[in-house]
Amino acid sequence: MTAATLITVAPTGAEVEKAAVPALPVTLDELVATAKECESVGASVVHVHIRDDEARPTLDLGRLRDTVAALRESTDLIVQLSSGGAVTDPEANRLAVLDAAPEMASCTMGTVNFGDDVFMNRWEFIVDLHTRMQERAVVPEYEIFDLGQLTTLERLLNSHGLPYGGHVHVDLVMGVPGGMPGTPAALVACVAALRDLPEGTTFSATGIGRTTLPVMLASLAAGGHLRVGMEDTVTYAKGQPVESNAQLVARAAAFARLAQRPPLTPGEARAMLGVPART
Ligand code: KMH
Ligand code: ZN
Repeated sequence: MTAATLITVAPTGAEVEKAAVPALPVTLDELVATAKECESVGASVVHVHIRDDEARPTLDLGRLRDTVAALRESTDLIVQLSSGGAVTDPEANRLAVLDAAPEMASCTMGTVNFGDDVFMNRWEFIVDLHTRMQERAVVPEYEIFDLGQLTTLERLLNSHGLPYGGHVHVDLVMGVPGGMPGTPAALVACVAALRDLPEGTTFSATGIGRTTLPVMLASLAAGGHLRVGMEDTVTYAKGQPVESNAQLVARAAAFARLAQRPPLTPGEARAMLGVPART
C-alpha cells in the first residue's frame, strides 16, 4: 500500500463556463490565488488549463508561459500543463504547449467520445507528444479515459521507451460520458491492467460530476492517488455548488488522512514522480 497520497488539483478545465460557475478561477490572479489556497490544504500538483479575457479556453503560448512563471513564483506546486486543451484545439497548438516549459504535461492515451464531442488523440499524435516530452525533460501524466487506453500506454512504452524521469504515472479520468464509468468496479479493472505496466507505476483517479466521491474512496482503498477540482466537478453535495477548489482539496486531504495516507508535500511528490527537485 502506498504510504502517502498525491493530491492533484484541476481548478479550471476547458469546459465549465464562468458565467454558469462564478467561483471558477479563470484569470491569472484567480488561478494563482486558488493554487496557493490548494497548496496550503494538501495539493502538490496543479493541472492547468487557461482562459482568455472572455474566459474562453485558450492555448495562447504567451499566456501559458506567464502562467507557468506566476505559479512557480507563488507556489511550490508541480505545474502540469494540459496538452489536452479543449476538444476544438488543433494538434499543433496542443504540441506547442510544451514550449511553455512546464515540469509536467498531460498526455492522453486515445480518442474518446466526450459528451456530444470527440476528444481526438491519434496514435501518431500520442507518439509525437510522448517523444517531445522525452526530448524536453517534461514529465508526462498519462490520462486514461477508458480501459483499453492502458494497453495503448503499454504499446507506447514498449515502442518508444520510458518517459523523462523514468517513472510512469497515470491518471484515470472516470465518468466522462463516452468513457469508462466512475465506479469502483471500473477502477479495479484498471488497477488489474496496471500490472502490465512497468513496476512502480503509480495512478491517480478522478470521477467526473457525481462520481467524484465513489472514485475518490475506491482509489484510496486501492492504493491510488487523487485528483479533484472544478474541472471535474462543480457540485460539492446534492444541491450544494462547490465554493472553491480548496474546499475540494481539503475534503480529499481529510479522506486521505482518515485512510492513514496523508497528503504528499510537493517535494515528496517530485521525488515520487521523477520530477527534478526545485533548486
Ligand atoms: N478538456 C478535455 C477535452 C487534459 O487536460 O489533458 C481534455 C482534458 C485532458 O481535459
Ligand atoms: Zn484537463
